[in-house]
Amino acid sequence: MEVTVKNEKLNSWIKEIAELCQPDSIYWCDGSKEEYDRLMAMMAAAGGATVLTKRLNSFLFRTDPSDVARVEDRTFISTSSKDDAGPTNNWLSPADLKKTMSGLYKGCMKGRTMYVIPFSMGPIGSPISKLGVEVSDSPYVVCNMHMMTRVSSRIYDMLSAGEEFIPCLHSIGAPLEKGQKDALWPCAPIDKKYISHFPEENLIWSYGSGYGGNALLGKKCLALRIASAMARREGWMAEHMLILRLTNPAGRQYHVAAAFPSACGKTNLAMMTPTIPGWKCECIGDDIAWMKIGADGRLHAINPENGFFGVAPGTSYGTNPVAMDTVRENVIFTNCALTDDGDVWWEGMTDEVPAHLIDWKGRDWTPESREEAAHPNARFTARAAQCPVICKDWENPAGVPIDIFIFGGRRSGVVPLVSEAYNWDHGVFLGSTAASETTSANIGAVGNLRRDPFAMKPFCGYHMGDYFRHWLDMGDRLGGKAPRIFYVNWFRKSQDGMFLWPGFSDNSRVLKWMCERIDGKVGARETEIGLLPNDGDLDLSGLDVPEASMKELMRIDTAAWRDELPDIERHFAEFGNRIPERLLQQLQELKKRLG
Ligand code: GTP
Ligand code: SPV
Ligand code: MN
Repeated sequence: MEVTVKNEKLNSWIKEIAELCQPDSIYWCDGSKEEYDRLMAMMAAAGGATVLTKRLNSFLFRTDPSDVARVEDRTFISTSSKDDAGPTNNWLSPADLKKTMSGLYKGCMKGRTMYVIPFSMGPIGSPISKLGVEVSDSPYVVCNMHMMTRVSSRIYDMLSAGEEFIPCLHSIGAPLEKGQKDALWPCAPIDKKYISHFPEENLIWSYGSGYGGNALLGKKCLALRIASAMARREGWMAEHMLILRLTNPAGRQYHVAAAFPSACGKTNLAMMTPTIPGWKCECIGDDIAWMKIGADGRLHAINPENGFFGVAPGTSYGTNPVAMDTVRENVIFTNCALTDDGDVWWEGMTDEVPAHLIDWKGRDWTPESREEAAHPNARFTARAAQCPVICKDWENPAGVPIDIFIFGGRRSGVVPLVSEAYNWDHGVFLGSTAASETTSANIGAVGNLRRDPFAMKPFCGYHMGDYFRHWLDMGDRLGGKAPRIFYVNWFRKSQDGMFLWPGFSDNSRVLKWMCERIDGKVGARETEIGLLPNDGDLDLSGLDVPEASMKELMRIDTAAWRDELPDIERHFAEFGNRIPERLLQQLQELKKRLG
């Protein structure tokens, strides 16, 4: 497409990138279906994409085995002062990082097309949306961006009219020499991968990976890392949160925003089908929330994304029928297994395991095979509009007013099913000390317990101590209109390693209790760690969980909590004098309560 955009910043940036990366050609994307179909057909012809004959307009990609998840160790927040990135981020000075990366970018697009992808996070033209332009040499990235963001030639007109944009440079880091055969999933080795952010100039540079959050730069890089830094400067919030609307049998609506670490249940909760009669759940977003204080003094949330990049394994008609219906057609699958009749499969999708598959590495697979057929971080990409329970207000630029915040994580022990914070400061304390067992959403060891404050450890674009302070400041501004804060753990296990709580649809029972707390319909008992449901208040009707399991789910192991204290102290000490005094006070109060 020939495009003339009258935006000096854009044109000089594109020119500079083209000179540095030396692509064979430049292609300006328009976001059309024709463009998507053409690129997909090209990738299918080249062998990188497999057409799924059993699923309408759907494709399977297999990545290089080294490029299967985000790379937190290779992710950088590059501020002029190291201290401003804080202890939870990797840091290199902007000068050093740009020097190293410019060396890598030199000639990196040889033999390839450089795609210019104009996109909007949030509905196009809405006052809360942010524009970005991603330059990438990956057609897979272009097609995913079509679904995950709003890609449109209308954005060129807005840029010509002088609107601001966030430049996002991406290369898979695999130049092609003349006559060289391309890999099915070209990428750079791990020590050459860089996911870099320059929050002081709203700039993103990504090199070497084609996967998910490493490459779809509107998502974690822009909508969380850069946006969180902007949000702090401008007095709003960018959070790793799902957004949902619950409606009770009387028709009262509640809006919930929940922060769980990667692969810890956001997509599933956001699309949940309540098991309690008369309650309805609608999805607004499954991963990111941008929130601003509205004219009514309440906190209003929008989902800046346009689609879902969801974890496939574990998704089934039993656990998440809405997600299954969302991915019936027009889907990009990554690192799932391929069935003999041209469909995808993953662990947990069906009770019956297929007798033969092609696994995510492209090899024959049978139930006797020792490795999983799908990678544990295999994902689907689908448009939000395809979700059968997408809320009619999901694109409303005014957002939805949040009533309830939930924090949580994956804890096989210690943390009870649900508790409520005593007040805002205590809620911020709960968020700031949140811990979770690591998952395959990041390259690295799985199952290690780590502090992941507000599920933002990998996504906060500035000093985490300042981020805690920002949460306290927002609470001060919201006052009596602040959402109430809860903490959940769907993942507590029995001694023999089984989940004690059925989870998924039955999480609606826990949400119902929260709504009844908001409405003052139920009390709660004060414990060392927060407010817990009184006996009989959690609606367990029709649920078959043994009484002993319920007891264990709600048990407060004071000895185990006391054992957590030194770790919380160490965690807070990392932030030096940037840890707010009010959180240290919360820690003292917890200590006192635990005796
Ligand atoms: P990201 O996309 O990485 O941010 O993940 P997410 O937080 O959206 O996680 P998701 O909902 O995709 O869930 C990840 C895994 O946890 C899947 O395998 C789910 O099946 C499983 N899971 C989600 N909710 C529950 C639950 O309530 N109980 C149990 N036992 N597993 C759950
Ligand atoms: C996560 O890891 O939290 C994700 C997937 O949502 S990715 O887009 O790869 O970051
Ligand atoms: Mn996520």
